[in-house]
Amino acid sequence: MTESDFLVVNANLATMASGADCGAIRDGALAASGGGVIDWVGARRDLPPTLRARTELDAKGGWLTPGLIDCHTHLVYAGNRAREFEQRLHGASYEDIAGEGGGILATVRATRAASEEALIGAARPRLARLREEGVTTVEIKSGYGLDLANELKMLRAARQLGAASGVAVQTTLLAAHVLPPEYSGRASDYIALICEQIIPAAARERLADAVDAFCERIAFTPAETRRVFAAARKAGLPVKLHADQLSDSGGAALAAEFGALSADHLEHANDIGITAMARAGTVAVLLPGAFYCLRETRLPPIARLRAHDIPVAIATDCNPGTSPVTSLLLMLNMACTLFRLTPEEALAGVTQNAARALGLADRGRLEAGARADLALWEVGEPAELAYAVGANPCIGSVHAGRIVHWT
Ligand code: DI6
Ligand code: FE
Repeated sequence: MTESDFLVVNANLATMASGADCGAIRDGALAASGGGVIDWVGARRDLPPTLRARTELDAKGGWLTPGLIDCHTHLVYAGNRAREFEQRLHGASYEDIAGEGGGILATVRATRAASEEALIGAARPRLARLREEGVTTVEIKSGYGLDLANELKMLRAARQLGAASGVAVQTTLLAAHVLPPEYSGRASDYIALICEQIIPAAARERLADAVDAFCERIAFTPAETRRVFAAARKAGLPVKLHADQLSDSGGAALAAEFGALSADHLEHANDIGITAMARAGTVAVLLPGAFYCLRETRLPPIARLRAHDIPVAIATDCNPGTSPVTSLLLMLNMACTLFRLTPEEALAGVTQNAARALGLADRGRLEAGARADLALWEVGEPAELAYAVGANPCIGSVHAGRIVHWT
């Protein structure tokens, strides 16, 4: 006899584990052990008679999906940039504002001035909003500290949020976000600081799970990004890249060259880059919130990503400048409405492909052996998750086998 901790019954399952139709199993069942791992998934009629569970959870005919994964956020920061929002409405561009010392640097000033506790306090409600929508794993980047102490402070705040919240947090070091003012005209020296001090310290203290960079006209060149990636490789950390968001900098190809887990944004990515991503197995992370907030008109190359079978993930990019977004469900809708993804592609983008963008092989699918990260939805079809705007049909969530809430 197998004794599981709980057995979910009366559920339809969107397992995301097989090709078509979200891997759907109607009238399914799922058993999980206290170790936080799924023991059994299938149709209820196939349940092994020997399987016993301590608790039975009634899903009330709802749909069970893997816990959602937000694989690209800048959720830890202080202050806000509502004033810049107004300036942009009056015609200023994101790049104009950055050129005047606002933009990312405005958030750097506020974040440097905040204590670790203050950063945690500011980020907690954002994380709670995501959790209420069935999110069980969130990636959080640094990048508003831009010196050793403040980058590590941000990463510590992110780690602490994970420990306290019922959401798994993956941290990414983004010291190469923008040039800090004290290094003005000395980009090479700042890159040396990142490579020789910040990356090694973050790796030594196990504060970073990956390294990211902003390769863009207003940030760092491909050559500078390459130095950062080489240092990450030396420290044993995987890389990701903010690539080709505002212009074609060859970011997609650069990410692929370093075997990046993901290349993110990609509106301006070129064909060479896309082919290279396919060869390297690099996930394309699309960020419709930033596209929307910046009123971008150039779409990411969806057809070419599909043609090359490149896995596509969707994320909030939660940040105070270009995507003050704390709803991953809204991103599903925007990915479909703005980028014309199918609802199924969008759901794969916040489950199995988002897991892959973080290098996490243990989640993003409902299958035996995977982490018991689950979300339960009061919907008639999985497509409703992408269809509705502003609704939150999440009626249950389980994180690593522990019930966060249930109907
Ligand atoms: N790309 C983004 O979307 C954010 N950072 C980046 O490299 C924007 C960050 C901000 O404006 O604060
Ligand atoms: Fe970003």
